[in-house]
Amino acid sequence: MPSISLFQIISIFAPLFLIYPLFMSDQSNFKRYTVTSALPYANGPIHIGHLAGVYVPADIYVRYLRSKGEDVLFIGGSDEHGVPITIRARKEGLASQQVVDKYHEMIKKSFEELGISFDVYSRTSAPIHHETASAFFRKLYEQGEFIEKYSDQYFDEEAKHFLADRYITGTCPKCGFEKAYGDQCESCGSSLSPTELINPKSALSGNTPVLKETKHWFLPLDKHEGWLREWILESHKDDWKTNVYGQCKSWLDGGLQPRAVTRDLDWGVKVPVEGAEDKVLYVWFDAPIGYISASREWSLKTGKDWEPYWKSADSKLVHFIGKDNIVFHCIIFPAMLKAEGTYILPDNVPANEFLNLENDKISTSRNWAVWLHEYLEELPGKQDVLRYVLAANAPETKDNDFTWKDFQLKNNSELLAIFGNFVNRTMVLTHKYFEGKVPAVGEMDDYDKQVIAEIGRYPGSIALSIENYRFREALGELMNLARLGNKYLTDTEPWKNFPANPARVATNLNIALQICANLTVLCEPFLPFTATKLANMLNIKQFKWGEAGNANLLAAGHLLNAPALLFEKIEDTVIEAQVKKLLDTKKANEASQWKPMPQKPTITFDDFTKLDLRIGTIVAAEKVAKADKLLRLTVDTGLDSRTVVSGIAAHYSAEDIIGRKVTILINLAPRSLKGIESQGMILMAENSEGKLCFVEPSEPFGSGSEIR
Ligand code: B3M
Ligand code: ZN
Repeated sequence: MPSISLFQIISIFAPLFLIYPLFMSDQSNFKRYTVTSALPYANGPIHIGHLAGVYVPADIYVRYLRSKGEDVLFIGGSDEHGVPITIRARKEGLASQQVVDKYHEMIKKSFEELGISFDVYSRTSAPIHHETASAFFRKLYEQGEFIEKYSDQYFDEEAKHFLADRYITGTCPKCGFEKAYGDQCESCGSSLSPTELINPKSALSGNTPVLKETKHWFLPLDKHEGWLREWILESHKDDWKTNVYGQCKSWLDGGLQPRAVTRDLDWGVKVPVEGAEDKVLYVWFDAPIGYISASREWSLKTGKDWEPYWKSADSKLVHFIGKDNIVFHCIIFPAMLKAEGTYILPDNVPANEFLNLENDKISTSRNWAVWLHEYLEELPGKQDVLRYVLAANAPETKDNDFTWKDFQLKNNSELLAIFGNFVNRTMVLTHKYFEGKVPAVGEMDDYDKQVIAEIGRYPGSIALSIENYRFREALGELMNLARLGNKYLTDTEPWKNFPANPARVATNLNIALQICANLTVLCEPFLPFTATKLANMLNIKQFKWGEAGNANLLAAGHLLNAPALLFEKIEDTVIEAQVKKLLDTKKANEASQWKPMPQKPTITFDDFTKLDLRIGTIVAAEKVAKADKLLRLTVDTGLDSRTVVSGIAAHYSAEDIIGRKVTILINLAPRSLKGIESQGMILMAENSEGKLCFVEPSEPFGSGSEIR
């Protein structure tokens, strides 16, 4: 029988071995990681929606990679250009620079306090960014990558300024709302173009703008459609999230159009071309270049070369963003990078959906948000609780909801009851029975062996979820390890066994402590503050990811520090205070939305004179039985003393209103309310909150005075 040599086998399968790496999404193919997180506009503080959508997942990802020993550059920074900034400046009565200075500092500080571990947090108003963005534009310009186009745009003749879409308001052609913006109607949600508005007005002067010709530079996205289709729709069919893939596909299927990358605005990166003196780069052209500028800034600070992170094929570029930024990161920025010619493209763009707050869309303008800087102040020391709740609720596949009740529940019955409780029991028992020293393992039974085998599974399963951007699942697995520990203690009952079988207890507590040590490593990406506390308690340095997954992290005899609580119970009062804050916001919003009732149809003078209105005085008042809203009043009308039933019990209590002067309609036909005949009507004014008050004479006029 002819035998086949190993050499022959290899040569038959060699072609397969060669293409194999192309199909693998093996992380180890990459030498370094460039991880960006959307640059927040410096026009307001950071809220939980930003965190759950972008920064918490990104931070989990990079902390995990660092723990694995990977070379990572984690980039953040403030987006300080564009109309969102200039509009805010007008609102606050500040210069644009003052606005971005204020919010940049605030955002940067609150990220730091939450433990978002950027390697660099830069800003797009920095000179290095202006220089980088300008050079990038210039290079594309010189390579002939733009087309120049003239178009008509609204111009404010008094302010001598072209108007960005947001600076034009008018009546929505779709729903008739009078304060629609040039790009969108916030009443009916339609997207608009400024020329569609009826009665357009400039927000700068209030005047009617005129159409005037202007020149802009466009990136011809249509020219890039071919390779974009192949790159996204074919190469990334299986590894990009379905929401991201779906949005890209619908953009591509709709056909790409040239897109203007310059604007007539005086705030931004100047367009570095002759004849463009009053123009700046479109904010969505300059902002993503901000990632590159930030990398250069990092390079200057650390002396490390930034270029391999952006230009080497063995670097993995990942953009963490929210769903409203998908087209910019998956189509426009890649087209810019490709046109430039020396950059790599993102390997993945794990965009999240939105987080809602108490069943309502988070909104900066309505102040409907949990603001990070306020959270840090009002719930000090609870960074990990927020990180945990936001990661557990991350809107990975659909919009999700944050509620304060759920926040409390996740703290009290997960972090505290499972994770904290397990660690605490283990620590306290070890101190009680073994003077705080790790006891040596003795003989192991099947259950011990099974638990140790289970421990071995976790680093891999958590890693797999993280590498596939499934952070909720990863966090769930982490908690399963804590659950495993909890169950192990409950099942083995060291507190019962110690007197009769201290050797068994030694083994049980050794294993429980090994689980604690594993938790220290594996929880670090999610709960970095807890990881530090736990490492201190266990008196260990932080291990690397690759060291976890076994029961040998702590040597027998190793001395532990004193137990300390990892999590505290969150009381109802704390939650109630936060809920009240939101209710107050809701009330304030309703009041600011309030409009007086429109005028009623005209009546004749004769109609009016039919009403007999008088000043009256309340002489007696009592609650009407079985009617929450009604008071039975006795009113001196000057002519008589009569009974009036009035629906004001929610606003006045009977004993407080005796002697009050009121306006009363005395010739209203009597009617029966709850079996009482009401002979007239007290006139009340109603405000924006639905509160009622009496209409009293401004001078002390007597009962019976006519009102006409
Ligand atoms: N500032 C939009 C946003 O905050 C924008 C992101 C820029 S990422 C380059 O949603
Ligand atoms: Zn509308």
